[in-house]
Amino acid sequence: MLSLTPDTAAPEIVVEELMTGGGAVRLTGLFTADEVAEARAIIMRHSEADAAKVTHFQGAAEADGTLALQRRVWNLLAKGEVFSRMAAHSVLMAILRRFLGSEFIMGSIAANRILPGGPGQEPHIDYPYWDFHTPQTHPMGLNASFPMNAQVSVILDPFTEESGATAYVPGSQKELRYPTEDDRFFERCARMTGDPGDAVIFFGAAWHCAMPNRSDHDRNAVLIQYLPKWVKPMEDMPAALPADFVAAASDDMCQLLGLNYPYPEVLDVAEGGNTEGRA
Ligand SMILES: O=C(O)CCC(=O)C(=O)O
Ligand SMILES: [Fe+2]
Repeated sequence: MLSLTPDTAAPEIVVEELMTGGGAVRLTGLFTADEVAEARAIIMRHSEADAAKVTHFQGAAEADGTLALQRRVWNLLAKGEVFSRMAAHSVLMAILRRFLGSEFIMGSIAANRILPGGPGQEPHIDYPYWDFHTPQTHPMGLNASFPMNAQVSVILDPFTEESGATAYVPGSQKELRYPTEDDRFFERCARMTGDPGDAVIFFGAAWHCAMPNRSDHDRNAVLIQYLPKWVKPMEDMPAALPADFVAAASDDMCQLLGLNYPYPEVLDVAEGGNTEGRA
């Protein structure tokens, strides 16, 4: 995997690798040890109880009774200011503006904690392609010639092969397809390894999945989904956040929450006058 630092992560280089290279780039040392410790403590606290939350690509774990060893913490923006800092980091914003368009939005921010002994996932691709196992529900001809997703994993515990670092097949993002058994995913995969404070950015059309945690420590990451401005986001974040969070949101955060792009809108009651067109 291409590995860059905040200083060398020029947007042109990163987006080229996401589209035509391996599909994933490691950004080392993006967050401080204090930020990592703060984020990790909040996630551990909120996932102490194994109260079942909605999760994805875990059909096998649900069937064999290990689902409680993989825990999600949703609505992170409401749980600590550190998560807003992570989502709107200037290095990520610059890369994402180039990759998804300058007015891109955030579709989800959640933690994935895999406890020791916890399960991996089914190899998959991410929202809005995540149900591409039924491609006929999407427009004809939809392909990966332009991106409708970028994923950022902020690594909060050592991501090693043993601890379940995300697996992916380099280059698989170029042909938009949900992986099948015949793709021999587990024989071909590389791993998104990294240290706490690193982030991995990848094009979610690349086949990937969380892997089982065979280490003796928890494996925590913050998973952030970014989308072009016109893709319906996965989470209704403004609805889940306190009104004062939304009222105090920075310009970048308003953009990430989709508040700068008002559609759908009840145009029948909108202020009269022309609102679109070059002139
Ligand atoms: O936690 C991971 O390693 C990846 C999770 C993932 O790909 C997902 O939930 O869509
Ligand atoms: Fe995924």
